[in-house]
Amino acid sequence: MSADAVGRAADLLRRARRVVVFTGAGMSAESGVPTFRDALTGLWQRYDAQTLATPAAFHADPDLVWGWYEWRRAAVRRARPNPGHLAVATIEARVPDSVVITQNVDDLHERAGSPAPLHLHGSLFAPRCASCARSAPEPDGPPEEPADGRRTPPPRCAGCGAAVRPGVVWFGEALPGQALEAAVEAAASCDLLLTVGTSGLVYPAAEIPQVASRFGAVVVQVNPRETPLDAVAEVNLRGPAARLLPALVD
Ligand code: BV8
Ligand code: ZN
Repeated sequence: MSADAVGRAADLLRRARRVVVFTGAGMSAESGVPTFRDALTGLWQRYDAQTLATPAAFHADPDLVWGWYEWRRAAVRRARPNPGHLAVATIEARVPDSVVITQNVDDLHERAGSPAPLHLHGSLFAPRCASCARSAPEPDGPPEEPADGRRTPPPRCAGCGAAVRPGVVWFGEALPGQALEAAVEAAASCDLLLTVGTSGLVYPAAEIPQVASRFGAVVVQVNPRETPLDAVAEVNLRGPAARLLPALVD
């Protein structure tokens, strides 16, 4: 990837008045948080994420699914925001009209200083009752999870006694209406959308960069690999977020 592509993207970003940063699991990869597709090792290596991240899987085997999310939550607790997350927070500080939209369920954008990222797929840190939806406290203490993970029975709801579930959006579940509406609104009215570290395969979130492009925004992509979003990206920066994003804000 050429230095002038980075220069061109930095120049577009400097001139943009309304910026959306749209992130996926690749944003947190260099913090040591496995991407969604890589988060299946140890006890879960024989599963497919798309079958494990479903209400049916949780219903069939709550200890296996809750254990997976506890193992991922422990990985996030051990992780630190990387220079890419810090660069996103710098963009937000410089561009008053900027919005971060993330598909990630970690809290690394927040810990890097992003004030209010829109979480389209929920969060590892917002468990709730699977029955009455009452929010449940995050299990106390940084979870010490064995490297290969373990089956862990979910806590019970203090209100109705039903099982507590992770506060994430599973396949087949609707995205949080308010977050999705705000995300579409931001994408339709921005003049630059920076898409970082997403495979662009999961809907309706993957629509966001397409909405921005349809409404005339310039789309810049940061990803070491090709994705379907190459089709809408005016500038494609083929490389890792933690190196390229700081180069855009230097
Ligand atoms: C729904 C939370 C209906 C859980 C996740 C059309 C329209 C609507 C829905 C559908 C549709 N077609 C199909 C569907 C169904 C489905 C879907 O999209 N299926 C896909 C597989 C075809 N969608 C749904 O089910 C959605 N719900 O539509 O409900 C409905 C409507 C009304 C009422 C009731 C029901 C819900 C989808 C949300 C699922 N939950 N996450 C959890 O985390 O466990 S999705 C999960 O996968 C992640 O959150 C992420 O969003 C998504 C994809 O992962 P990525 O973030 O892209 O990460 P990935 O691992 O894929 O790739 C990493 C990328 O980073 C790669 O490109 C890699 O090259 C790059 N990278 C690696 N290192 C770096 C890097 N980039 C930069 N720097 C690096 N260092
Ligand atoms: Zn309950």
